[in-house]
Amino acid sequence: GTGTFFVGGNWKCNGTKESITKLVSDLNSAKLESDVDVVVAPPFVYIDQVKSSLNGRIEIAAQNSWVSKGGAFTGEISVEQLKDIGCKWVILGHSERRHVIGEDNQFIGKKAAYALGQGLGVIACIGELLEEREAGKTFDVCYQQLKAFADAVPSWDNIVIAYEPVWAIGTGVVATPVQAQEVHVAVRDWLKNNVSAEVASKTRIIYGGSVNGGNCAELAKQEDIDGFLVGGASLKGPEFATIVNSVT
Ligand code: G2H
Repeated sequence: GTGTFFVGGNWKCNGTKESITKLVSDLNSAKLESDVDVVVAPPFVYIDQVKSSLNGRIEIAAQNSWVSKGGAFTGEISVEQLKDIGCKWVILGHSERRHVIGEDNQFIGKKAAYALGQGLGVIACIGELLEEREAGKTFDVCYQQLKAFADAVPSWDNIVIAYEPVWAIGTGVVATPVQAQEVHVAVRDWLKNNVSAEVASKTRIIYGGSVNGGNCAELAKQEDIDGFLVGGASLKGPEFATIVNSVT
């Protein structure tokens, strides 16, 4: 793998004060391998609660951020506010934001550039729909999404790429290690050919889509899988710890 193994827990739009109190307490008592970067992304309204109760081992990510400086943007959350409450990362381009909310490549690229410019790390998500995979367009779609990030961002220093095939998200249908590795290599080659050899060799490419305590070990063994972005299984502290500790 490349760099420090990176595992993110994307809690999505789940949880209550009570369930999150329990999850944080389970995370605080979990034994996590020391050589792994671990972040969790709670819903916005619980970030402050999580930040103040979670021990310092785990960093906080937001699940989205506004595309520019805050102001008259009803319902949005600014990068400045996220930094103010202690977020270090933001997930951008998640498939649910692309395909359910309708965010496009260009808008996501702008968000990434703004967040990076203000000092947040970006978990940049890419991935193809089932029909795109079936039409043989997996690489093309991923390359277009990567290009939108590359065209917008000033540097790749603070970016982790998350490859999340949409057909594997929340479906229980995980990509096989071979399927995931194949795209991760293609992503790394794209970086080499379109950004630089240095960025290709340093950028972590993590996998997301139905990762759980049972399938993480085989995936983690793949050469170009540098960590995970975990949804459903990150809502259970002990299982999330198993995934963190699948570092090889
Ligand atoms: C993919 C993933 C987390 P899940 O969206 O980003 O979710 O693990 O539930 O498929």
